[in-house]
Amino acid sequence: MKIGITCYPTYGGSGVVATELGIELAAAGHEIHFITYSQPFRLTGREHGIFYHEVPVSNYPLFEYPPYDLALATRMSEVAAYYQLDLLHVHYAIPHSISAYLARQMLVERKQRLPFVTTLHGTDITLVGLDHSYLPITRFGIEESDGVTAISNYLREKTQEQFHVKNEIEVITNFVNCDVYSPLSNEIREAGRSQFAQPGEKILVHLSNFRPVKRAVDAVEVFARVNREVPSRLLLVGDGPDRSQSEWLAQRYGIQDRIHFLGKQSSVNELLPLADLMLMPSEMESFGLVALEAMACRVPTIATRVGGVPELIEDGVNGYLFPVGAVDEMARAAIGLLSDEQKLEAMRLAGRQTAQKKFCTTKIIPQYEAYYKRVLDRAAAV
Ligand code: GMT
Repeated sequence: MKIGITCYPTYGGSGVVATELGIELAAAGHEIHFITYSQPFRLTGREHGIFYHEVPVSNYPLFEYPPYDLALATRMSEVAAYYQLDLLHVHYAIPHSISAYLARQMLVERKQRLPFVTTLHGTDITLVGLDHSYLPITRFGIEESDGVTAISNYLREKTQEQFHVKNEIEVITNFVNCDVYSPLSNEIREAGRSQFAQPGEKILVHLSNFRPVKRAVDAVEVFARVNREVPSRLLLVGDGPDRSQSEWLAQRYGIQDRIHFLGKQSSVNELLPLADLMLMPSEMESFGLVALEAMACRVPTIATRVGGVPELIEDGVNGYLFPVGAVDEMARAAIGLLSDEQKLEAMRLAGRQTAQKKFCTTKIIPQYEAYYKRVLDRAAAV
């Protein structure tokens, strides 16, 4: 198949999923065309079977707000016509599904059919889509899609409940390549850990875009408590609005030397397996991709019981779940786990098994391929 993919190409889980999906589909023999405003950050630009088309947005002084969605629709229709795309797959409803709708309409005149699939990732429904000014157009974009998928059962139910959309929503969960995200040999792991921690110290990690919904500051709160009992370090990976508050809190607790602010990193698969524990104290996660990536690397997660997270983390088996903001309880669980090698090892193994059995690319990519086929068959029958 020839598939166009649009996503937010900078840092964020939906862009990661879209890019990894493109990479996996290309490896399976499909021709993939990314249509975005900059090259998705996990692409090198040299992958076989993957083409990148930049969306130029003109900055004419009259436009106080450059019309990106229109520029995107134009580029989508051009790429679809020039490269004879079979379908478009857009990640995140706003504004991508609307641009895809316009592109599809633009091609009618050329007698080219261009069905599009929208994948809902979370904040497009739970935050942005529920902002009243965006709700009607988000619902329109979803209802006009030729296929709609959601990354968890939670998100499907939330969308149906709050948007009352007419069309069916297929759940295709997020996934991880268990060969790329995998444990390291002892020798490599110890060498990597020595860059951040002294022998005998534990390593905790938090990875996010530091938006308020991720509660990165809670990760610092939890770490401050853990570090009092268990000599440890915290790797903070990513950047965003709450980074400075996290830095301020680290200073206030006097633990700034024990925290490594690593900023945005492209090869997180090399960092995650160095850790003993992941902290994901988010206010909301429709899935919680970073926890899955950590689990695949044999790193259990202490997370919040929100959104789709319980579909991934089984409390007490492959991680722990707590109410939002329960930093004392999270810290107690972390201390208990980091002080009990046997329990930690059991959770590490359980996490890797969950990733392999339920969320590996080998299981999920064929679900997308089958879904595309159904959408194409349906569109051809009209
Ligand atoms: O979490 C965000 O800040 C936004 C969003 C994104 O586009 O990165 O994340 C959502 O999509 C991820 C990938 O499918 C999910 O793993 C996240 O749980 C989801 N975030 C929320 O629902 C808050």
